[in-house]
Amino acid sequence: MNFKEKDTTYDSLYASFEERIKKLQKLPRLKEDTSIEEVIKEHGFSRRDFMKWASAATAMLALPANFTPLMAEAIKVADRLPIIWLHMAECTGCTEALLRSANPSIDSLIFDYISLEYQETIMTAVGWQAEQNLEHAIEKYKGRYILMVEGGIPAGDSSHYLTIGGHGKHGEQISIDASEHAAAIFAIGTCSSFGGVQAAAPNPTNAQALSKVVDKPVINVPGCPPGEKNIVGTLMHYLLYGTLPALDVFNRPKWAYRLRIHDLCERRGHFDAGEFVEHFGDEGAKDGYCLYKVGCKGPYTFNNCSKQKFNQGTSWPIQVGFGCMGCSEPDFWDTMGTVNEPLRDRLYHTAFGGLGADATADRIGIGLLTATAVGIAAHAAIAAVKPPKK
Ligand code: FSX
Ligand code: SF4
Ligand code: F3S
Repeated sequence: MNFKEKDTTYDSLYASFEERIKKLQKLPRLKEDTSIEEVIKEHGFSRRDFMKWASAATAMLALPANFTPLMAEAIKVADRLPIIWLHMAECTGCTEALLRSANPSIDSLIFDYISLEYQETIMTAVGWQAEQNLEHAIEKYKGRYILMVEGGIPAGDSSHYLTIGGHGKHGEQISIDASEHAAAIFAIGTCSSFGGVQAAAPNPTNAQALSKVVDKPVINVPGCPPGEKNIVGTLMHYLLYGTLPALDVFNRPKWAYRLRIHDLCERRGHFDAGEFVEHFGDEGAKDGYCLYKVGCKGPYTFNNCSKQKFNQGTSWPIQVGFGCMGCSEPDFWDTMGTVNEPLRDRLYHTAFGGLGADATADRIGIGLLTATAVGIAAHAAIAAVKPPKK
């Protein structure tokens, strides 16, 4: 593709985003009393901060910088899209990660601003009233609402493990009913995307991924919990495009989950140089060496944690000195081995079988993957012969 063609593509994309925003502007506002500018101003953010957020969100979705004003416009109309957020079997970490912070980021404030028509953690209604609210929201916004589901879903004969409320409905049925009239469905977190901790062997409640329970397309936004930017980015993508994003083989948006933790890791230079933390607290740990030998699963995990970070963008697991546990991969509790030990037996399988990888990323990085596998295998062999000092 030459530059001229590229410009034309972006021109038509720009025009389609403008169209989409205009269409959304015509929908009734669900929050008459406030604007996103007011919400962020109340929390001490300036217009400049807002535009910086819009510019970062534009880059995150791999759009050119001149799309920034459109991103800022898109977020203003986010209050036209009602959201129904269901809790299934989980720890509420996804909600907590997004909403419960003493110093909320612009991303979390967006969740104050959008219309969370039903969200069990933050709504005041309880009991019968809560159940009624859900039914009303589904009825009132038929075909328009975004369904976000957090948590794995006990299914089939075991669905009674998640019996909720006075109607005694099971989580499985609630998810099926709510998905029927949803305009888009996002599985928020690894539990909803892949089953998560409650689906770990022996999975006594037969917990399943949302996509196994409903018969509509589900966009998976895994991570235990997922980064707030991946949740907000998925919403922004839907606002602008009105369609599903490009997805990998596990239905994760490629803009967020295209690369491995290992590809984007700030300790990667140490890995390549063979400089490893042998045990927590040693000299290597103080020098920020690679955490592979103390169990980092970054080579097998696809996510953008090092770029987007957590806790208002301050840090991420490897930055604080603990290896990646592989939390955005399917069945990571069962397949990623012991937390603080490397995955010695699965090294070649990863490189050649594409564990956790989408085919395109594999093909592009085949040279790198192969070299990395050899590197990991060599270090793992050393680790096997010479166990780390206790
Ligand atoms: Fe918890 Fe969400 Fe993990 Fe699961 O996050 S942080 S157990 S992904 O569903 O609440
Ligand atoms: Fe980073 Fe882990 Fe890869 Fe080491 S093994 S470079 S700590 S992702
Ligand atoms: Fe999860 Fe690994 Fe990121 S454990 S939070 S994918 S660094």
